[in-house]
Amino acid sequence: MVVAYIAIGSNLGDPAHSVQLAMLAVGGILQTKLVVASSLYESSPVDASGDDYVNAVVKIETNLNAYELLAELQRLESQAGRALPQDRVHVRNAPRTLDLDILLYGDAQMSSPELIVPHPRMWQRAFVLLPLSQIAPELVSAEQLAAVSNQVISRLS
Ligand code: A4P
Ligand code: MG
Repeated sequence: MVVAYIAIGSNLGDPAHSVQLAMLAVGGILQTKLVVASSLYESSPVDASGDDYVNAVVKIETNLNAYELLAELQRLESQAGRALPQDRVHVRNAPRTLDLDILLYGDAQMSSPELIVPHPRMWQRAFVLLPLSQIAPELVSAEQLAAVSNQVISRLS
């Protein structure tokens, strides 16, 4: 079993509901178990436009390899009404009903066109670091939290 952390984000439709459904759905992925979920957090779009986002992070244990896990997450994104990556008209950071990113996969370091782990932008983003530090405080330092403390974000639940 590998411990992995998944970032969940939504800013279309009913984002809080989408994020809660996604938490359950991630726990339902084959050979995967939901260990703990963060609270929901709301923030303005960072480097993007549209409505406010709701974000959360979940810790999972999985027997899938990182690429199998990514494929399952993309299947859930498409079930939530998002086109599969190969069918998307690619607008970077476009509004989305559901975005599922692998933040960490064990202590793996990988970089291919399909998958970069750890997620390259995670350390710049309060909407990732706050929920991650809530469920895994040992993974986020005070300095890293301080570096994103100028980003406005509120905890919903
Ligand atoms: N990909 C590479 N590495 C990974 C990974 N670790 N996890 C590839 C998941 N996917 C990964 O993703 C494009 C491609 O990234 C996929 O095909 C996959 O093979 P995407 O979700 O279609 O595209 P994107 O939106 O351009 O990229 P990404 O990485 O999801 O965007 P970001 O950088 O995460 O930013 N503001 C707030 N407040 N809250 C948010 O959640 N999210 C974004 C998206 C911007 N601003 C936001 C939020
Ligand atoms: Mg994504």
